[in-house]
Amino acid sequence: MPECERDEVGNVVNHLSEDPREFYERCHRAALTIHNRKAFPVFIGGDHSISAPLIRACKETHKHLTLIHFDAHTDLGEWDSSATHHHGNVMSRVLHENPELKIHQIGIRGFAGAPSLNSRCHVVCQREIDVDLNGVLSKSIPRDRTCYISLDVDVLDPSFAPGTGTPVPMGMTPSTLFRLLEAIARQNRIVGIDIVELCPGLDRNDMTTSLIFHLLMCLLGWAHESR
Ligand SMILES: [Mn+2]
Repeated sequence: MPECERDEVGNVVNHLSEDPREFYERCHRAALTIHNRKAFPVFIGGDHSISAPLIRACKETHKHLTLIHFDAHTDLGEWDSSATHHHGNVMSRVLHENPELKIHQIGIRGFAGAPSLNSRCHVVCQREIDVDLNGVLSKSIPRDRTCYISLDVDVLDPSFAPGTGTPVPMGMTPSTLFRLLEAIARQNRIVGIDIVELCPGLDRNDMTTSLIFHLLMCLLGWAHESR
């Protein structure tokens, strides 16, 4: 592949002086380029806000798409076209831009009650997973769908994954995350993945990076087997 073509889908660099909208457009174009080549897109970030253009590109390619969102937070802060797009409102933007899309939000830690009242979001709290993982595996994850997985590193407990910007206690263990991802990948067709909020500067001895790398390799294997 010529150098210039490789650059299109390699690092999408965020230039500090540019309008963020231009950066998100380049993310969108890079994702579309990968989909158009019938390749399997995997994105690693960085701020969770990049998921909005990546998911939009995936939805343009796969009409019937289900989003699986692993995160400690719902990321449903207010968003409209005049608001600043950021990691706390990325899923509001995703809902706005993709009117038929349903989101399964897994690993959410709320202080009280249901953390989301949006009818297009199906929330599986971390507490439910702690109490009855087998029940969640058998009843609460989708089956026979075309899925995009957006995984925020902070879904993991900070003791296993300190290398992230907004850690929340009482999170998921790696083995639970592996079981959930394996089940989701084997029961569905995965057509795109992003792993975000990885911050090597906050990591300890690369433990988060190496865990995420191992997880991504396993996930790619499961996703490939079930295609
Ligand atoms: Mn997030």
